[in-house]
Amino acid sequence: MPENSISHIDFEELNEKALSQPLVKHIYTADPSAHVFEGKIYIYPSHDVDAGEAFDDLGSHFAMEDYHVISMDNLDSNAMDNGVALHVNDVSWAEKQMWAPDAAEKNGKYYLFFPAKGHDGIFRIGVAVSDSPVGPFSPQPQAIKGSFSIDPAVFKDDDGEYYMYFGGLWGGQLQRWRTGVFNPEHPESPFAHLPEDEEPALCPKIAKMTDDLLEFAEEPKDIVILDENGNPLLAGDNKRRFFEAAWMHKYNGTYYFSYSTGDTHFICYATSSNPYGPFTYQGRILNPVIGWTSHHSICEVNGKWYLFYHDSSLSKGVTHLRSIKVTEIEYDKNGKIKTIDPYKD
Ligand code: FUB
Repeated sequence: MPENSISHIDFEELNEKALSQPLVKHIYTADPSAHVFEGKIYIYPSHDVDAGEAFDDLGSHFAMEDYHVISMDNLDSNAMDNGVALHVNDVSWAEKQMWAPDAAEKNGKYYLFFPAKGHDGIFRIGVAVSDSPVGPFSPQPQAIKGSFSIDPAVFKDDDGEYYMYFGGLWGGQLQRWRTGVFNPEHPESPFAHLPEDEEPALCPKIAKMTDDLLEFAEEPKDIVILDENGNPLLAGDNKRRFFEAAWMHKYNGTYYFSYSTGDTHFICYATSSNPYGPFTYQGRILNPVIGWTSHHSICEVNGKWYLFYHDSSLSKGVTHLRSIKVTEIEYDKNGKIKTIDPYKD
């Protein structure tokens, strides 16, 4: 993940053109997973810090240590920081890099799902439980059995089943699990183990959760994204293929799987009539933001739909110091989402 900061941009001018402003400015926050629980908005972001790590394409400079939950009574009210909800020092299996989390509610309990790198250098996904949506959360002693890679997004379907979507390329290590086991070779290379350009792209994963939401109820399966001709997107199609930042929402009975294209910086989406897919690519939701990463969630609040996203405008382009934002999304009569430009012309 390349640049540290961007020197050629007038950030005052850019901030005037920005579609929306950071929801909080006293800390840096990213990867916002938004939910409405008991009528209130809760946002589960990464908590960005500058830990002094060198920049590399594995994302080592994203060296986050804890999570804070942000809450809002409604979208016009102030966003409140509820303090530390979970710290890496309290997670026995995790060493570092508390990346993009998500949360779910079931029977009055709240579950925080989070990726972190273990002491063996392998990313896995953990779960921590609380009686409150803002924590503090108590982590399980081990990561979820059979979990790997990053960016969990947990979706509750209308029938009460919960599914986790996850995965991320390069530093997120998805490519190192291609054979079903972790490939320890070339640990410093984000590109080793990737498919060739003309091969099918690597797929994000789905697993149904157990009733207690603490484990996978099944082996993770591929989420296949098809092009307009019914063929799987290819690895070389990097303006459309999945990279990281999985999210699922349901609109008018259709499943919308959205994600970041990573090195081309778009948030795109694909639709299906089944939570397992296959999904068909539909288009872009968000054009590139300031900063290398793009990561979002989509949430219905009082009958309107919103995109929660982040950019690095507050830090003047420092790619690992990001700020969460929100803007409304629009569907056309066919259910297509209108592409959003994060900065007005
Ligand atoms: O915040 C760390 C990583 O950057 C996330 O896990 C990715 O989705 C990207 O936003």
